[in-house]
Amino acid sequence: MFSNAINKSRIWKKLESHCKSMRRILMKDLFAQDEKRAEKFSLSLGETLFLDYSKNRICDKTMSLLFELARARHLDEKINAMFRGDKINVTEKRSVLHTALRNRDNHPIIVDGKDVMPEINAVLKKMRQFSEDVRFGRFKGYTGKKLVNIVNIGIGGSDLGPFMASEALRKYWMKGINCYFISNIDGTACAEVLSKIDPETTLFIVASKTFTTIETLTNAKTCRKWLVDALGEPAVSKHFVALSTNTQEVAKFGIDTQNMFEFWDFVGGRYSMWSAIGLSIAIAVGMDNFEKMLDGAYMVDKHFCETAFEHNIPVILALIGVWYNNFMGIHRYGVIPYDQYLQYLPAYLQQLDMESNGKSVDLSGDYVKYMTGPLLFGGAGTDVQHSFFQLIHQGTEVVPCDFIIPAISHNEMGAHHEILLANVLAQGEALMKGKTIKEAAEELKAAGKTPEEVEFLKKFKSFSGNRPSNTIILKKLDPFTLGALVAIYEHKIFVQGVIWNIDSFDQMGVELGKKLALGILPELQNKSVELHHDSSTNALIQLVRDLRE
Ligand code: G6Q
Repeated sequence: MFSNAINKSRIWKKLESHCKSMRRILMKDLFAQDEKRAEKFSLSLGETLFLDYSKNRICDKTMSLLFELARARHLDEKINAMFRGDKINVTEKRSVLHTALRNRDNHPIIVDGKDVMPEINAVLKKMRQFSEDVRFGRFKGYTGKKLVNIVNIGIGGSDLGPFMASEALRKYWMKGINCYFISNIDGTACAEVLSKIDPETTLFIVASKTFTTIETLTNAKTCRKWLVDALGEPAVSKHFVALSTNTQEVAKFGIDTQNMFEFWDFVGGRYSMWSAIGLSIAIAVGMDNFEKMLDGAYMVDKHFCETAFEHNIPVILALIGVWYNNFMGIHRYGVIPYDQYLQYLPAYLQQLDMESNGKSVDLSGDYVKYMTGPLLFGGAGTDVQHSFFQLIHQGTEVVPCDFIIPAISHNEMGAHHEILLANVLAQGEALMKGKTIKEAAEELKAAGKTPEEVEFLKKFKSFSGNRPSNTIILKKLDPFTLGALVAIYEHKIFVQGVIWNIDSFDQMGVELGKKLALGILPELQNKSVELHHDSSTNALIQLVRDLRE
């Protein structure tokens, strides 16, 4: 098969040899040679979003070879297969249809002989009805009070999406409504939220695709007991709803299935914020805004499907990532939103990217012989400029960064926003240009340093430059733009999965640790159980047993 021949293919070899020549080239020289570089290497999605990818270690030839690679990997066919509902998640034999959740023109999408759209539309309708009933006080708590504390209990894909999106859209929250998220099994997460809320005015949303996840079920049980202790068993139906694919387990847990919002196996956990899993977002910002988020994602879906690779934002971002990861030997990247509301985007994207593409077996079941998913980290600017940016500017690691910023401020503090904008633009420029030792020495001299000091300090004060970044400017951070931004990253990750010939939609790597934890649990609970682990794990279990005596 094609699979492990990827890195033996002609186009791969061409890229390897092209990379040898590109390694010596400085971006600042490329800018000097071509005054149209920025124009050439930038794209926009109407007024919603603008991408400048000119500060990358690429030239025309790099891009044309990368597009050739995408064609050689039959990317267009793979895109069609995903949108059509083919079972591209081969290890789990599932379709991958988060795009159906935002199929705003409602064309039929057939899975196993059945159009999935009527059920999707029915759940959207149910979400609208329920979210509005909660927001406007028509669905009340057991004692007749308005539900104003919305607590999402979920983890991983059933937490990170709604958490990130509702935080990003905080400005759109209905006055008086507060959202909380309980994910970690650490009892602190639960205790902290419960200490802030009143059972009479709280709605718990138990979000779990499988409804078997130990963290979520344990947290949900604790919250259920807390509610029943305060208001009695009959209150549960007025304070608990479930978001799940598993009706049986929802009923078993003691939530009326009338209060269940369904989604389906073709929606992966980390791709599920567009589904019923987004109920907390819909309650906080309103269903109209939730649907605007779907509209934004749909616009990107159309762009992704209908635009030539040469102008296709997710394709270009993906290929540049492949260029660094597989040819330049740079296996990491940073996502730096310059917007406090987007502070949780890096954590969300960490799951999206690293759980999707952190794989070492290809679609034919063979170990890959090339790098796959990179390491992703990030945080909100300008904060991170005062923390890990030292390494980004002067460290021995090169970390390509995606800088994301809205052009328009969220509030009246325009002066703050100008400083923010100036900073993000300065970072991209500084990383690209750097500062030579000669320039550093001249600056030191001009600052009145002695010749010895200049000699000693000049290297410390120099910057190698040639460090890549993408700049993504959003006109404004609103539900539509957020939907568009997230969909761009989803498709970027998909494209990379296609290039690497891996299944981006399973997550078997998270299973082993979970299983071992189930074995260790009784060993902690009962200290007479004999231990048969490695000597380190045995000693650690024994230490914890002793410390808790
Ligand atoms: C995401 C993963 C994973 C999942 C959680 C929660 O793609 O599958 O993060 O979302 O393990 O699972 P449940 O929703 O089934 O509780």
